[in-house]
Amino acid sequence: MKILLIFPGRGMMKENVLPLGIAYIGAYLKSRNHDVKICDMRIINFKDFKKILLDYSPECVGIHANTTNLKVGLKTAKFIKKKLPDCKVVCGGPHPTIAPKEVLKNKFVDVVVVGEGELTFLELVNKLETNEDISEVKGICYKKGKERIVTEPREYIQNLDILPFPTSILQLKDFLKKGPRFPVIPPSISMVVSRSCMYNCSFCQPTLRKIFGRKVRYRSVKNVIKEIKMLKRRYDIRTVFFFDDTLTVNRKWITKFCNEAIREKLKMNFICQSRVNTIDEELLKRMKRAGFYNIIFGIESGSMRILTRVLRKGATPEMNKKAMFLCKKLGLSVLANVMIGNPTEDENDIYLTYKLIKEFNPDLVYANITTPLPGTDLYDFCKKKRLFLVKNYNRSVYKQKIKLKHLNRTKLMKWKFKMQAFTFMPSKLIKPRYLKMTLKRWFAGIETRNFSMIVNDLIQGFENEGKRIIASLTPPLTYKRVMSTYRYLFGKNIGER
Ligand code: B12
Ligand code: SF4
Repeated sequence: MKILLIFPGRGMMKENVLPLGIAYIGAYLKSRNHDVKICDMRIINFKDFKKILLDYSPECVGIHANTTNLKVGLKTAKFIKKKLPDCKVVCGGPHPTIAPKEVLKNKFVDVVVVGEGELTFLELVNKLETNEDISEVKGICYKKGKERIVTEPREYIQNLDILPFPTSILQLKDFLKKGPRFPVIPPSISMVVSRSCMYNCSFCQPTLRKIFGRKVRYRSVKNVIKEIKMLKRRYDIRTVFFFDDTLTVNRKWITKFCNEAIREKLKMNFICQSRVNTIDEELLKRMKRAGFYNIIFGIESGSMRILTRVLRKGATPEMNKKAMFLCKKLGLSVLANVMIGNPTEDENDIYLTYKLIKEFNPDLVYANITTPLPGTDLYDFCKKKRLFLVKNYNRSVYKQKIKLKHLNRTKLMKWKFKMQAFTFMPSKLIKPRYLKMTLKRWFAGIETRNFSMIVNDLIQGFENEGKRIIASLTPPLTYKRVMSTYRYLFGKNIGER
């Protein structure tokens, strides 16, 4: 069958993050003799998309959707049905998984795939190809008259090594042209080699469990190293950015991976997302030897109350501090993700987060305004308490989404700029490790003729510097006063146990 897999967007993506969900599915379907094309609308314009669609004329289209790009995905579905009325439109991904019936309400969508897509989509297209009844296919939601029926759940793939490499189906050159975000050293590639997460953060779960189940599954180390070697050979890839939720959660796997990378002399740069409670000095040393140079932690908040009771992070501010200092000691760069504007949060809570960040001064901080997403426990909490300000999630995810007694958008933005350095900040170049990392990136940029990446770094860097200076001109004197009075009266900070 002729299948077109689409990642919806508006051709505006500046960085090279691969559409791995549809790539895994596409590579699997191709290996089962289907004719597959991938179209990432984040990197092409609509005119080119129209041409691909009409020239290829697929019999089935698969559209990826998360909550924020669902609207543009459905618009794409409408366009496809207008041009190719007989083409079957299937939707899958995080949002269709948490709200299959809602997505299927759209008259331009024929079927929704719930959860992990490879096995389900293969069975579905096989049936669609021969016009067979699809009601027996596990893991879908389909229309029967006016009814929408969800079939029984699909079992998860136990051995992920059966899947072909997702990068084998993508036109990687189109992605490599894009400059990766700071501090990635180009050419770089994004990978996701595990599925699911065993933690229970309120702003994330149960979405992930609904997509990939409870048990965390990994591709084998051998299989991952083989793909990396292929990418290095064919595209001279220098950085692998692991977007796995917590690459370090399985200590046995990550230790084996590092040992193999060292033994094979891969000489690759690695970046990964981690959790503060899954690392220690021994592991970090091994990771550094293997090539890891930047670790991303979800620090989220410096307030014990917000971190444990509201966000259910399963870590404490003390653990955050310890992990960041350990990285600093070992010469590893840290990117700290921080959430502000959480339900029930006040300025004292944010001040604690700011204090934590200021004390450690990580190389990079992304401060995001909390956006409770449908399908998460935090969303249900906000809905129950009637805290929502907006209904529309297609608007910027950076704006305030929930009502807060003591905080408004201006205050949140001020704290955001105070805490964050999106990319490169010129004033940080006085730190030797930061300077080394930046120069390594820029030299690689010059070598690969990626000059626009360097120019972008500079423009954004000065812009961020400006925002930071403006925010710092209005110091949080009031909060400081409140904090010190509280500390004087109770002998501890507000929010601390
Ligand atoms: C890497 C990543 C990013 C990257 C790149 C995203 C990308 N896909 O290109 C970046 C950093 C850019 C990013 C941004 C955002 N992300 Co993100 N991201 C991830 C992460 C960590 C991995 C994604 C991935 O590649 N997974 C591996 C593949 C194999 O999984 P998958 O994409 O889900 O695909 C499988 C199934 O969903 C299904 N499937 C997927 N598509 C399709 C299509 C069809 C037709 C079918 C049949 C099946 C199907 O089958 C696939 C294979 O089994 C996930 C968490 C996670 N572990 O998945 C969050 C996640 C997808 N992101 C999320 C969010 C919220 C965002 C942002 C909105 C964050 C923000 N505040 O800005 C933005 C949205 C940007 C956008 N317009 O898409 C949420 C989505 C939740 C939701 N309700 O939609 C997730 C699930 C994290 C979470 N736990 O909350 N993200
Ligand atoms: S550790 Fe990360 S991926 Fe896991 S539940 Fe928490 S936020 Fe989600």
